[in-house]
Amino acid sequence: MTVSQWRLRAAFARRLSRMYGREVPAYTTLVEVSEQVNRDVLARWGEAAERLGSLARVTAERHGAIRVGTPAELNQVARVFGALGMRPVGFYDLREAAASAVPVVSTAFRPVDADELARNPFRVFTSLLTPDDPRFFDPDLRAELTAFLARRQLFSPELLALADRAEAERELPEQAAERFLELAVAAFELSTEPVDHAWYRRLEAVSAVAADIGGVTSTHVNHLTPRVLDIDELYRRMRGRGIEMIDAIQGPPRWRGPDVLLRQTSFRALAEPRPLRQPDGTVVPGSLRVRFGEVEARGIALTRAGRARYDALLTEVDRRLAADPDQVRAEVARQVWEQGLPDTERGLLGADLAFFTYDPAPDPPRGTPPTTPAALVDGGWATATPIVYEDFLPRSAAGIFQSNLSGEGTRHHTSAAADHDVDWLAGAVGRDIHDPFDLYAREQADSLDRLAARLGTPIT
Ligand code: OOG
Ligand code: NI
Repeated sequence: MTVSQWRLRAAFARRLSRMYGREVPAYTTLVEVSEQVNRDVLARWGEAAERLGSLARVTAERHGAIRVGTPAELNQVARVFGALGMRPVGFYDLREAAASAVPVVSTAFRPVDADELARNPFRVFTSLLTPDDPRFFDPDLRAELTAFLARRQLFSPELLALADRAEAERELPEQAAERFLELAVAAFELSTEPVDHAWYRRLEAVSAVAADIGGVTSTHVNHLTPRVLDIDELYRRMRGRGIEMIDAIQGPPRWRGPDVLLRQTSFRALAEPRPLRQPDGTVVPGSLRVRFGEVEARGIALTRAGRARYDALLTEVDRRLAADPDQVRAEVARQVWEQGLPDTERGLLGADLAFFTYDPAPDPPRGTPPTTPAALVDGGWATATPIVYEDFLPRSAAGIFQSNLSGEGTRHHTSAAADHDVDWLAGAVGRDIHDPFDLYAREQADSLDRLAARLGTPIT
């Protein structure tokens, strides 16, 4: 018996979820409330509730987040996730976010093929610390931090060997699979090793994220996120249970049109007991806030033009709020959206703002079919199904990072930011980083090719 890559991925996501639920009970509450909301939405909306993913997929769907310290560590992470059929997709520079800059650049590991996503879409937002960014670290701290990181080992040689085998063979024999899963989940558990408190505090003064990454000798999942079909309802119910959520839902507003991209919200990291080593060598019980809870609703993937529109709408919301700070953001955002974006799937399709897959209609008319996707849909030749957004949003991510930032940290005023772009990060990962737009565009184009072959006409 062998275990295929997607079964490894699904099993890993399940076990990670079980481990996280044991360690962070509030996560279990979040999952329970999400499942209730999903059932209620399905009961209310019927089939329409599953337009962006079956209830089975949505119920199993999770993303996690981890943070590592060096390119070598990131390279090893890529091997562990490569075993699970997850590839690096997208580039997020969180050092730029105005009010909430953190010293990391990030990518997300996820399946890239439609059938793999349908089987299990597990993804992990993965951030790499940038000790060479002079806005955060002075030369002495940078040198100490780099030396500290160089001494630690996050993943054992046994885990990495099993990962390489799973990636090469795209499966593992049952016993090896069991061992791989055990080691992989353990690598992301919170360590019970004492934390060097003085060192942690020095990094924390710069950034809580820097301390979380470079203040300890291991890594850990810092949140695991279920998907929910009605995030506003979830937010209300969590508050009703007395769980303090961040003040807003990140991303697009609630509006009369379809869900697009990604909406997320979170609760603040809880204080968890951790042994702290003092300068005199004694270990005392203490607590740190590093792990939190997040939930998300996913919508339609936008094209480059759609994304440019989204960014412009965000800027417009900011502008109106700056002009009149007494307004409520969600209300301003809803108005800006309703003025600035088509409010139906058909409208988004016609303006080429969102991605769809096209299938032959079950009962097409006779005669010669038209040649554009929109005309094929309008004429009853084809159906269009929205492609769900599988990625993240930089500004929302910056907001989510705040969930475990205790203070502002410190920033040096220098303009010489270390120059880390997507190519630099690809070099650190040791693999190409996929462009998310290219992945969605390919899925859409493949479906149009199949449709054209079926109808016997070119589609432009
Ligand atoms: C990652 C924050 C980003 C999301 O869902 O946008 C993220 C982190 O806190 O490490 O997970
Ligand atoms: Ni997240």
